[in-house]
Amino acid sequence: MEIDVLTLFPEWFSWFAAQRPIANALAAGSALRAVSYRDYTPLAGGQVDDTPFGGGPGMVLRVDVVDAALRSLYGRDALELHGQRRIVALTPSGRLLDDALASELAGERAITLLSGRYEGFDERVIDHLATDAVSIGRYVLAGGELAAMVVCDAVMRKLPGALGDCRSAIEESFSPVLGGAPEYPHYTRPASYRGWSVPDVLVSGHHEQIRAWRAAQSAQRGSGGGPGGSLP
Ligand code: 6GU
Repeated sequence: MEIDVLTLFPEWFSWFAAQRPIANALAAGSALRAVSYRDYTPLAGGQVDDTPFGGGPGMVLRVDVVDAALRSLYGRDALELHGQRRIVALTPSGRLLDDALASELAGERAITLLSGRYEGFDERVIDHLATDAVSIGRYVLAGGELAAMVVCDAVMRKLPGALGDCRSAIEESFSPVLGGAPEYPHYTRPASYRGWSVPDVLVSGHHEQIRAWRAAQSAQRGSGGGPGGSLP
C-alpha cells in the first residue's frame, strides 16, 4: 500500500516511519511518503495559509495551495484522482476513525492524507478536493499530523507483515471476530505477583474453557460491564 502525507512538517514522519509496525510494513513493500505543502505552493515566500473571510482568529490553509500540491504530486487534476485513491482530509469535524474505517482504508491500494494546521482547511478542500474527512476523536489537536500518524498506525498494522504474528491483527479489540467488542485481558508470568493472581482458567490448559472465558470477558467489556466499559 502507498500512503502519501501532505503536511507542513514532513520531517516529523522520518521518526514515525522508523517505528514498528510502520517500519515492518515498509520493509514488506508498502510506501510512506511525507511532502510539504510549501514545496508546491504557487504563492510567493512559501505562503500556504491566509486569514479567514468574515474575520476571526487564526489562519486557514488555502484551497489553491492544496490543489497545486495534489496536481504536482500526481501530475493530474485532483478531481481525476478521486476514482483512483482516497484523499483523506484530517479534521476534527470528520468521520470518527474506528476499526471498520481502518480496515476499509487498509484495503486501498493508495491513499493521501491531508494534514491541516492553524484553524484548519478552507472548507472547499474538504468539499471538493478530498474524498473523505476523518477525525480521531472529539477533541482538538494543534494540527492534523498526529492524527495522520494515528491513521497510518491503525491502517498499516493491518497490512501483511506489519505485525510479528499476523493473528494479532485479526482477533483484537473492536474487530469483527470479537463482535466489535474490546479484546479480552492478557496476562503473563509471574502467575502471582504481590498476591495478584492470574485467573485460574488461563493456567489450566483447558483450551476450550480459555476460549469461552475470553469470549465472555470481551463481551462483558463490550457491554460496558467491566472496567473501561462504555455504559454508565
Ligand atoms: Cl484529524 N485534526 C485536528 N486538528 N484535531 C483533531 C483531529 C484531527 N481529530 C481529532 N482532533
